[in-house]
Amino acid sequence: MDQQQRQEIYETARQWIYEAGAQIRGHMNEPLDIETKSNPNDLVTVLDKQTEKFFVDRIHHRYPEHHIIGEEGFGDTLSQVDGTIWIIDPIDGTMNFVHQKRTFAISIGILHNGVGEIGFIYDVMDDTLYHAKRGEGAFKNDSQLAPLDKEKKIKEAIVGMNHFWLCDNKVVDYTVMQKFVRTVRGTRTIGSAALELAHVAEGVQDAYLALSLAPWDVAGGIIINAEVGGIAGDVDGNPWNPLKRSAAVVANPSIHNYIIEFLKEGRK
Ligand code: 2AM
Ligand code: CA
Ligand code: CA
Ligand code: CA
Repeated sequence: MDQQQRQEIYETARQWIYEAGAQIRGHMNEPLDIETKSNPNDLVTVLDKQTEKFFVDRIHHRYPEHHIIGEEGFGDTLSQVDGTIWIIDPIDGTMNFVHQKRTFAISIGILHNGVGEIGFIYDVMDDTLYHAKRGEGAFKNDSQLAPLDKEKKIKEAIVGMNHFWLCDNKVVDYTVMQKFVRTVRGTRTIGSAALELAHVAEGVQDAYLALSLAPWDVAGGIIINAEVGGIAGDVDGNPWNPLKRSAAVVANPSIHNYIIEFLKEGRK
């Protein structure tokens, strides 16, 4: 993908994101028709589905040769990363959306032949757009984000994670995680993986750890983090795979390796 193509797709996607965000804000106080998915706390609403369909319809019309991976199933089932792929989470943080009416995001990552080209995370209620193009830096609205602090110490790090790390889980022994949370300065739970990644890129939080995420939870955020030096991969330090669900560690470059080594001690 050359710079001109990237710019054209970026501008189009950005316009669609603002449009979709306005639609969500306009309809969010109507009855939401809430359903559950994998478990009683895994929620989906009519607006998750409508928003994904909004993007899929527009992409099909304007870029018929592009592929789509979307959470709500309106996209394609892909087994390889050739060509241009839009990875879309129409509403990331659906539980926040339903219960709190804020702190949720539209998250989109656009890849070409497996390389992250364009990333967006749009905090819908805050009207804040995090965005990046490969090689051109990352931005929060109109302000460019600074490269991440290369001197960050783990003792001074704020880490995004949820309490499931401290309960019995399939990934890491929770007693090791209890030691980990006492090692860092503090922990935070936002409830939107995409916004956690945006905060890592912004440098207001130094890492984000998740036990199980899908490609659409992280695609936009990983592309944005790449522009400021944030490192993303699975808990074993392997690079991100855009076709696979996995645990995820996204962090400031000076503490990423420390975290991976720490988790190794309790890895199951
Ligand atoms: P979602 O709101 O798009 O489903 C919540 O802690 C964060 O984890 C959200 O970003 C949520 O995305 C994501 N998540 C990933 N898999 C999930 C699942 N099975 N159930 C609930 N949240 C999930
Ligand atoms: Ca969901
Ligand atoms: Ca999500
Ligand atoms: Ca979602």
